[in-house]
Amino acid sequence: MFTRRSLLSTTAGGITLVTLGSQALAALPKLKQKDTYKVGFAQTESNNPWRLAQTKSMRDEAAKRGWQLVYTDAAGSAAKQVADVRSMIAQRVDVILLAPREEKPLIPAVMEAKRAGIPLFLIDRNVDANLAKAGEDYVAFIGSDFVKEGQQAAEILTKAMNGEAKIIELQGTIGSSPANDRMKGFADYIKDHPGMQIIASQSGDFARDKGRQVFETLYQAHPDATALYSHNDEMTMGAIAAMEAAGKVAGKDLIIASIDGTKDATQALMDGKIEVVVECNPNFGPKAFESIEKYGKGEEIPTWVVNVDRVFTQENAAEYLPEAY
Ligand code: GYE
Repeated sequence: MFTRRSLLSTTAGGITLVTLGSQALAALPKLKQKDTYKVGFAQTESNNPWRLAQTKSMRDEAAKRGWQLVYTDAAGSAAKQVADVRSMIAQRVDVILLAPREEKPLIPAVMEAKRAGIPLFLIDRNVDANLAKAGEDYVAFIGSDFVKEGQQAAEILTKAMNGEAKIIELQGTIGSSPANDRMKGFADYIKDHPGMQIIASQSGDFARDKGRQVFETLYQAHPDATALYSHNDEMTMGAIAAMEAAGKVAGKDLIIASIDGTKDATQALMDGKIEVVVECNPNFGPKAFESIEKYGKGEEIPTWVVNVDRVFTQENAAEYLPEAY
């Protein structure tokens, strides 16, 4: 009858009755203020430079502050990642940073941390907003606006192609928030540009070799493709390898829009092989630990701590290169 968030208030004869629903909303776990914390970081995988840079950023920040970091690597398995979070709960970490591989399968981990009274932050990827809510079930999502990243990639690609392109899309991990939202942002933008057509779209799981294989298959089936939109740089580098193996020139035969900002992709941008790389910065350590510190002090944390992304083009790539990972 009542939703778990329902609060019924009725006024009768000047008396206000407040009734809580049968499953009254449990409060978001608090964090005691301490000098050092034991922080769990549940990483999703470690098979690419973006993930390695992210983990390094967490380790560096923990070391700088003298906080303990309990690190796990789910090796690309959502089921293992749920188990990793459970083991952090069993070890009674103070707080959990979770980079959820996919939007739905990590919901139990989020809810179990809440039930155990351990505050949890989502790092870099989100979970399904219908199943768990920031500020209620977990403290906050710290990460980029993936829809905007997709829109920016689309906008620059549309300009470069003069509004005419047959596009192959390499999607990220199926069911992950960056894949869902990067797909949406791009599609939303090109809707108003009828000459921009996605002729094939498939997941390369955010991985270089998978991206190479999937691109090779899609390009064989669609040799008329003139552009590539890839949800991350690793898949882009795989696709460029496949293009070159097929005797094609990246940046001429196919114009490429990518996302992240790895060293290899930045170099490819400088070499004219890629048209644009929309940034998705993996250096979460400072922001994540600062958010924990503030939360411990009882400060209000926005439900979305937004990472602001830059856009790298052939003009500014050289300037960015020293920062790339
Ligand atoms: O773009 C990709 C990584 O979740 C935002 O995951 C992150 C994405 C990033 O593997 O390269």
